[in-house]
Amino acid sequence: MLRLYDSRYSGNSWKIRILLNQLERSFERHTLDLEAGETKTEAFSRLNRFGRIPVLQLPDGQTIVESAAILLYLAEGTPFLYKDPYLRAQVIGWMFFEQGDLQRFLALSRVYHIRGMADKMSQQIERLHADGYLGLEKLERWLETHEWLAGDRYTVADISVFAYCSLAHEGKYEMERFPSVNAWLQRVRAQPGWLDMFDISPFQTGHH
Ligand SMILES: N[C@@H](CCC(=O)N[C@@H](CS)C(=O)NCC(=O)O)C(=O)O
Repeated sequence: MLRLYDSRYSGNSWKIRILLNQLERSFERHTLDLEAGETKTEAFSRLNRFGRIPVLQLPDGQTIVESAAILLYLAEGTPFLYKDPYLRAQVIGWMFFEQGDLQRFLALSRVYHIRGMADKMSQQIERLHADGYLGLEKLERWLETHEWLAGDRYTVADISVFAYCSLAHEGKYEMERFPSVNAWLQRVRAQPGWLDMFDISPFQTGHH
């Protein structure tokens, strides 16, 4: 069976659980406590050279790290990823954009706020917001005229970009500035099999 190493509050891990649920694939969930340093052990570094979650472990023991790589692996041969090389490149392009222009800026602001560090980190949060807003503005421009990120349907590009955009308000981003992003977030949430962050997938077993 597939095994997913994740954490309760991780948007990167949530992406994988949404797709596994939509694919109706069974998985064993191992939820780690990041604040307790559970990703920093010698044993965990053998699963992920970067010492981070999510990690997908295949039935033969091999692991895949990085949320985008895991999503692409799982989506292969399914309606969530195009076969056509051009459309496929559009999906991958959005996943690179998510990692380069959004993920860290949105995720770190959120982490500082939810861990009660916002006052101490206020200058860092200001810088993160400046960069994060640039990414969100680019996304807004695209979604003003497109229903989905790549091609004409929902794909792993949408799952990837969705996760931290939907959590950005927890990092005190003013998401009301982005009406087209908000409408798209709602379209993503309305997809069959979509799973909220704290929902337990019927396809999962194990620790959570
Ligand atoms: N680029 C990676 C980022 C993964 C990442 O930042 N994981 C965080 C949780 S969301 C983590 O494990 N943090 C613990 C640490 O860095 O020590 C991905 O998309 O999977």
